[in-house]
Amino acid sequence: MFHKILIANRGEIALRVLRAAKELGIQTVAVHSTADADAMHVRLADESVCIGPPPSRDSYLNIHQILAACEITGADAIHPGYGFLSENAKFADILAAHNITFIGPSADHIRVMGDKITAKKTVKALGIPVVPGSDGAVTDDGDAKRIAADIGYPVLIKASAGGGGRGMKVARTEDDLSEALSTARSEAGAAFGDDAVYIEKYLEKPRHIEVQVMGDGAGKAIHLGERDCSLQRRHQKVWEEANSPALNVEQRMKIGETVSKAMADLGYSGAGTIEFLYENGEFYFIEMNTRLQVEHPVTEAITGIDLVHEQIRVASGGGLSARQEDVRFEGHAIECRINAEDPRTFTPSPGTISHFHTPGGLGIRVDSGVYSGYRIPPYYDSLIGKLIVHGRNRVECMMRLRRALDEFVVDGIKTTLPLFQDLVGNPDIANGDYDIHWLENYLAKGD
Ligand code: MV4
Repeated sequence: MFHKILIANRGEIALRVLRAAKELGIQTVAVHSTADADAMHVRLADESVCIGPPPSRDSYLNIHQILAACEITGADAIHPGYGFLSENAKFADILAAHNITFIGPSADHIRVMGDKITAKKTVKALGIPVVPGSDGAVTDDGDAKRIAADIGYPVLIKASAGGGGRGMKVARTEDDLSEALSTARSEAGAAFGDDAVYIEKYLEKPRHIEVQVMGDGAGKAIHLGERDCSLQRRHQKVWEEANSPALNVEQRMKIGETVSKAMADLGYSGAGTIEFLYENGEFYFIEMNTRLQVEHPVTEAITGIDLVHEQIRVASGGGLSARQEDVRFEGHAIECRINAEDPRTFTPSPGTISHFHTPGGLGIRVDSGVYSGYRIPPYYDSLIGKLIVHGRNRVECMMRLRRALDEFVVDGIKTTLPLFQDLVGNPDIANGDYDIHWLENYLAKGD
């Protein structure tokens, strides 16, 4: 087992990782920018190192500074959290060269899944269903026309170096295709320095359903069910739940087994998420994330498995603590992402939290790094906490969520809590009847 873990992140996820390390009896090192000297994860860590000024590129993305912090403190492993360096294959390579364990998958697997064309080819060969489309990059207008005619319009042009919704163009008819292709290619070249694009059938009203996996890196992998993350705004998830209201047990086990078998065959190590669009009873792979995700607590709530413990165990060579037959999916969980933003305009609202009171009671979890008197710096994302609610079924979970939201107090700044008050009372949400466009349509209506 590791002696000391350096947490190369900030905010609620730094605290989340710190808690897991402490429980396993591992020493912790927090790194922070000058803007985060007062952060909770810095206070709770055994040691802390300031790694630079506020801009992320000078601190949380500064590999040299993070390596120096490892050297100074004698940390033998780094947990990258999510965002920042968590999916940076070069960072994983550099750590390996310095005999520091990257708590995450191999650099090669990060690289494969970071290139969306390679990712799609790889998972397709492993038996995962993908969206119909081009077999690889498309450069030629004639090829594009043949492929689009074959799969049928509308089609979507995606950047291979994109992901998360960046660099996509819809072509509704053949007349739109040539322009969509050249625009997508030049935007991808400018944004990512890689102009490779590919074509997919455009799915009009899917849900976003993702499957959580954990691999041991030695040919074993388990799945931990799915999360429904269809409620998004501008490709930012707002509300996530497990299980998906759209799936039954047979569908859950079938897609789970397909994914865990594929990841076992790949020799995948650590936590991963396979993202699908789900429409008319069919799953279509879109991307794989090779990191712990923001919304992992809903999976922890229904399985009782601590995903960060598992990540640390696997990275230290201890293997997975559970076999597939040990994994049970109990009840229902919902996560609300609480952002320091205006709940109508979503304009960031940094500043001092004058009063912070979190809800409690059975089935309630709040992951947050803020506290009464804390000043939210303006340099980073606006996530200030996550409310995760568990119930024996979805109805109980929704009742408990409504009660928990009533107890939650965040004074001094604007937050998205009022949005969740609205959502929890909405009939479509109560019925689980929503797709990836539901939230933006709802917000556009302004009711
Ligand atoms: C799609 C799609 C429809 N058809 N691919 C957006 C983020 C990126 N991960 C993939 N995305 C999409 N890919 C095909 N073939 C629609 C989206 C999409 C979306 C997906 C998940 C959640 C929210 C979304 C909002 C707009 C578009």
